[in-house]
Amino acid sequence: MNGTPEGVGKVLQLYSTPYSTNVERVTLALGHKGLDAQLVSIDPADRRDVRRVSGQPLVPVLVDGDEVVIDSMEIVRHLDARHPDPPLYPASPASRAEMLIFIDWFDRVWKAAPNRLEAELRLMSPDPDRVSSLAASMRGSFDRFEALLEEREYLFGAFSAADCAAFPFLRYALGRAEEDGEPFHRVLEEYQRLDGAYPRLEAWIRRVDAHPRASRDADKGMAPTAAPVSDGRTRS
Ligand SMILES: N[C@@H](CCC(=O)N[C@@H](CS)C(=O)NCC(=O)O)C(=O)O
Repeated sequence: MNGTPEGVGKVLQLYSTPYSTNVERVTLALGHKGLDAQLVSIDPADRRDVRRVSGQPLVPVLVDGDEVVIDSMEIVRHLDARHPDPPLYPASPASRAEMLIFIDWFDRVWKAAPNRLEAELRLMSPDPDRVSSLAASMRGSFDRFEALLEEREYLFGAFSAADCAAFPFLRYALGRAEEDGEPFHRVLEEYQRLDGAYPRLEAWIRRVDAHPRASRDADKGMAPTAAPVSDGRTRS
């Protein structure tokens, strides 16, 4: 991978925490474009450096020269604008709008169920009806992904920003690295069991997992951003 993006005389810096889903969106986008970034791996319990550089506490944060970009899919859009080849969004305005609508659905609608489920399960006495309705909502999305992948290798045909957006969350359907104890990731694993019923979705997870990404593995003593699907899983 290129240490420095072509034509841009500076190193990208990516603030990250281990196993962050939103950071993995960005490392997939960087990998697709053959770019690398210097990972600034922060302690999840100490956000001072992230606040200092970006004015807010969440990762990922990308520092690209004088520009500081926050929010995973904003960073993906920034990278695509700066390094258009190979693209992550379709060229035609209509197809691009469709993809942006999918990503918006994923962030605002799809993510709501696992987020609410995690919050419910944190309660002293989770409401079993609410748990099963949220779990059903998560399972209900599998049919949509399976249908999107009919006669397609990736969610919108060629590998794109849509795959970067969804994969880090859906990958938990095939298990979790043992050392990844994040409660939200446990929910994603526990409530996304495919049970062999969604072969296209399962094949897509393995296909995207095989894609290059920036600094996936422990690099220069830093914690991994994400484990490969096939390694150290709690189940397969
Ligand atoms: N919308 C933001 C969400 C960022 C986010 O929630 N990041 C998580 C890591 S995946 C985080 O830093 N969480 C720390 C916290 O909530 O205190 C994005 O897409 O980047």
